[in-house]
Amino acid sequence: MTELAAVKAALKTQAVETPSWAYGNSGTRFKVFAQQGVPRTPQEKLDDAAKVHEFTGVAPTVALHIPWDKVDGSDGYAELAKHAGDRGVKLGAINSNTFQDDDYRLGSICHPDAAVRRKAVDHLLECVDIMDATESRDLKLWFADGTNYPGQDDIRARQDRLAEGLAEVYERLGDGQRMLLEYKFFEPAFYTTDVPDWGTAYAHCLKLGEKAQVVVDTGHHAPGTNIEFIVATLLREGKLGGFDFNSRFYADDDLMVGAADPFQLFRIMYEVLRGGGFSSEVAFMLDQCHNIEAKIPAIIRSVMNVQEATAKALLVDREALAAAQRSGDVLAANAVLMDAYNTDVRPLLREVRGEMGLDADPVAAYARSGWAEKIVAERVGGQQAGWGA
Ligand code: LRH
Ligand code: MN
Ligand code: MN
Repeated sequence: MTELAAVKAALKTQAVETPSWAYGNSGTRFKVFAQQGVPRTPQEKLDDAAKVHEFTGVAPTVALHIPWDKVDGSDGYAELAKHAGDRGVKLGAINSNTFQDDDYRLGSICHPDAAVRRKAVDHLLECVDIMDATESRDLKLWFADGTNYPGQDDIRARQDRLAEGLAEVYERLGDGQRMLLEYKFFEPAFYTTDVPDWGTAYAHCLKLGEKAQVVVDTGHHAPGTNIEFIVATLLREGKLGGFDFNSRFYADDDLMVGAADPFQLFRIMYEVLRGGGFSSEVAFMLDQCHNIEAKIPAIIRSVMNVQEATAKALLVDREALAAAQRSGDVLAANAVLMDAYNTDVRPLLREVRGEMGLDADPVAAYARSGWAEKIVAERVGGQQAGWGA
């Protein structure tokens, strides 16, 4: 295979998971702007996700968030999985939610009261039951747990409770199932957060075992954090389970990936490739909200942004880079990286799409498809994604 053929082959096998909640109405704590035609049910979210896959060819799975995507009936989730399959997509990670219940004012699995911890762990176990029904591999855990004031609770005891709760859920995981632990440096807690950084997540995952992996949400770091270093380190340790991709200008903005800092996304994707992480072991998920822009085109654009960063990372001349690094030629090494980053990969991606039998321009093809008009006409009273619900 020529080098270019290998780059194209890699791009064709890329898989970006889209989140069910990105299709629903969302907003900030100030205002949720309702859009016309948004899904009213989990099934309709999957219908929209299937469109993203249809036009991009690289978004074959959809993450669910429980209870935002709760369905009734003993076969409800298996039926949901079938609904997805009938439309050419599959269900992906199951995201737990232990942050929107009044009982969780002081935390969920780190709460000082054992009864509240029990409730939180039971929810996580229920999520694993759902994974069994949907045949999902990954349970994605994010905890809003933390404290607002020094002295409010015992920092160490909260870590013990966290370890205990995680261990119970870990034991429940079946063969081929994984637990992905997400960290976030602050918000909603402002003094301490119980899983604030990759080190804390890594320490818990290491103790739990190989089915426990860290997930890097690109929006969950302090300004200036070198995320690609974290990625390189976690990959070296075999502990990078996946990404929640989005862009941040300030904090957890949840904007389109690659919008705020495409160069950072390229650097991250380069470390992923460098560390052999461009495999099914690392889940590439979006975790975004489209508060003011049209949702489906924004998700298509986001998938394309990931593809562009990946294509540029694949174009890095690794041999030339290694040679420059070996000889200590700082400027030459930097130039190799920048040459790849500054390449306009859009023609290459148009070619790749053509070879995949897709329209070269997924956003335009979606606009022409009439889907946006159809859902506005048919769906009345769209549902909120969950935020601010
Ligand atoms: C928390 C988070 C986490 C949630 C999602 C909706 O900020 O990133 O992944 O599950 O947002
Ligand atoms: Mn996230
Ligand atoms: Mn977040």
